[in-house]
Amino acid sequence: MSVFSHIPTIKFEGKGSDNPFAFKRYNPSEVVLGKTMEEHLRFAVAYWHTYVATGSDPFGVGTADREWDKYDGLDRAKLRVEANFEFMEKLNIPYFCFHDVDIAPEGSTLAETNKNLDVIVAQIKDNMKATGKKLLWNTANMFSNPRYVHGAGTAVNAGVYAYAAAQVKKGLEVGKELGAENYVFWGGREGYETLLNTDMGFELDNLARLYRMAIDYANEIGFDAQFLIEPKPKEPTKHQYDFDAATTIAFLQKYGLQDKFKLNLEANHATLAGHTFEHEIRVAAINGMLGSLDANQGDYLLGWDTDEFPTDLYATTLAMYEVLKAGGLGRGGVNFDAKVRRGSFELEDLVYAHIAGMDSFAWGLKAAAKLIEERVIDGIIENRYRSFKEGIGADIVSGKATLASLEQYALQNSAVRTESGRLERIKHVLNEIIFSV
Ligand code: XUL
Ligand code: CO
Repeated sequence: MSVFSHIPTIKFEGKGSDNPFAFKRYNPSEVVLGKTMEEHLRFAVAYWHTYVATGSDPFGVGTADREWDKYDGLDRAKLRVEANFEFMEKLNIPYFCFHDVDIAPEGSTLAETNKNLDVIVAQIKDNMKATGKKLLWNTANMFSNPRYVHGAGTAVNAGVYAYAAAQVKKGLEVGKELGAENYVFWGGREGYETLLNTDMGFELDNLARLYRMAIDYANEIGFDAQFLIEPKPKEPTKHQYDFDAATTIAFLQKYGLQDKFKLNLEANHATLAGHTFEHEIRVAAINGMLGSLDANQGDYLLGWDTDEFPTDLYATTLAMYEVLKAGGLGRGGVNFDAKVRRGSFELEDLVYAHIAGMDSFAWGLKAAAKLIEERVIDGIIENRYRSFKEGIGADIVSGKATLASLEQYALQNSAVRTESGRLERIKHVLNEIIFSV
């Protein structure tokens, strides 16, 4: 059954086009800094927001008009698979991502759930073969079911921990079966509400144990995906253990797992942590841990994870600048972990939302490439730190300097000349570049 039959195939028409069903900036075959846009961006559809979300909120039921919601159980799951591949074809999106519970209904036992998964995974595999579409990453949802009320890998109950481990095991098997490029751990309820009933050290040790078991099992079955951890500071728990990139890297280093994982960074999680998206990408990059991106945006007037489609060109430009400077996304991609607003309940809103997100990232990519080609930021940085290139500065960098030699220098050169950071001029140049590409 076709779900998107009334939607035309979305093609690149360029800047002047007023066709709402066309890309204005995303031209998959256009080469930017030696690679096509398609190779740079590696877009992915998020199964949960696109096919599972209904638009419900704490004040009202779902509003979304979706063909598959006329069915339930495995029938609904099967129609979602067909819809997913049709949607990816229409929008020329090469990848998709899912949680286990997004693709198949949970049964009343673990065995039944796994059986449902097997049915849908076989259908997905057939569709992947027929269309050439690929799985960017899969993950286990270890936060929705009431059993995970006190965590999964950081559960207070060993039986719950075992169930979570079983879900991860199945997730790795599914990832291998479908040739996933990455496997994601987002710490859904891995955090706490109060230290009054929480053994933080013990919970973190257990989480590291689960990650080690996952690595061992992936090796055992020959699943060679890149492992990713997705930081988030709060929501659903008051304090999530994987607070931000820096906290997650410190955790991985403490447990000797830093070479086994990279990070999946999400824009709205960055802003919840009080950071910009580009900050999180830079922290990962300078530690060799940039893995993949969850693309969305928050609302600066709201304090929660609104997961809006990314349309802020400053944010996409600065994010893509970090990605390009880090050498690209490798096996990662740009996954739209974003949902249409409750008021955007028609099926074509899903199409418009993805076009907006893809065009915004393509625009950001082109602006970032121009920033690099014109050495706008490189030039500023080089000039700003130039005193470390020679003399006493070069001695500091090479390790030759001591406190005594620096004191000697300072005594003879106490009138240091500082220079302007030129922030306003830089922002003006950035505006000009963004609106010139
Ligand atoms: C939640 C979130 C998740 C992860 C995957 O905020 O971002 O959807 O991306 O579990
Ligand atoms: Co996410």
